Amino acid sequence: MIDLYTWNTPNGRKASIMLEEVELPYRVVPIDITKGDQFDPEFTKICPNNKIPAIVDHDNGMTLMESGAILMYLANKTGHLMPEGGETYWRVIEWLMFQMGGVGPMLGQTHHFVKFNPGKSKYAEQRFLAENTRIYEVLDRRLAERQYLVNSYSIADVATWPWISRFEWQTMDLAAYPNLRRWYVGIAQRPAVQRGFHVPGKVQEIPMP
Ligand SMILES: N[C@@H](CCC(=O)N[C@@H](CS)C(=O)NCC(=O)O)C(=O)O
Repeated sequence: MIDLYTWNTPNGRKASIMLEEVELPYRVVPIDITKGDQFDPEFTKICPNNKIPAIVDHDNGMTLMESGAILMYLANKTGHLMPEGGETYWRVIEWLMFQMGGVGPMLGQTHHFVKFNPGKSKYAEQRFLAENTRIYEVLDRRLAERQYLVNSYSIADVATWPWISRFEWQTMDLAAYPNLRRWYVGIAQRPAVQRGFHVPGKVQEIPMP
C-alpha cells in the first residue's frame, strides 16, 4: 500500500494520475497547502522540501518527494509508462526533465503573477507570459510529429498534462496550438486521468477547450 500526500494542484495530480494509471492501491493523505499543512513537522520527515506531492511505499518503507522522482519510481515499480531502455527511455527522461525544469516552474510563475497578482509586476507578467507562450509552441511543434511526447503514452505525458490543464489560468488559447490541444483533449478522456484529477477531492471539472 502507498500513502500519497497531495493537494489539488498540477504537481499533486501528476502523482494521483500515475497511481490510477498503474492501478496500485493507495491511500490519500490531504495536505492543505493553503492552510500550511506542508510545514507540519510530521510531513517534513517525509518531504524535507515541504511541498506536495510525496509518497510512502509501505512495501519497503521508501519515502519520496519530487513529482518527477515519484513518477519514475512508480514506473520502475510496476513496469508501466516507461520504456525499458535505449533511445526511447532517454527521450522520456528528456521530456520529463523539460517538464520538471521548464513547464512546471515557468507556468507556475504565470499563475502567481498573471492569475493571482495582476498589476504587481508588469515585467514579471510579460516575462512569464512570453515563456509560457514559448513553451506551448515547443510542445505544439513536438506533438505535430507524434501522438504523445515520446512514442507511446508515458510518464512525460503524465507530468506535463496537469500543467496544460491550467490553460485558462495562463490565459492561453489552446485553439492556437492545435497539436497540443488534440493531445490534451485525448489524454483528458483517459479514465485514469479522470479519476486522478479529482484527488484528494473534486473541486472542479477537468477544463476543456
Ligand atoms: N518540484 C516539486 C514542486 C512541488 C510544488 O511546487 N508543489 C506545490 C504545489 S503544486 C506546493 O506544495 N506548494 C506549497 C508551498 O510552496 O508552500 C515537485 O515537482 O514535486
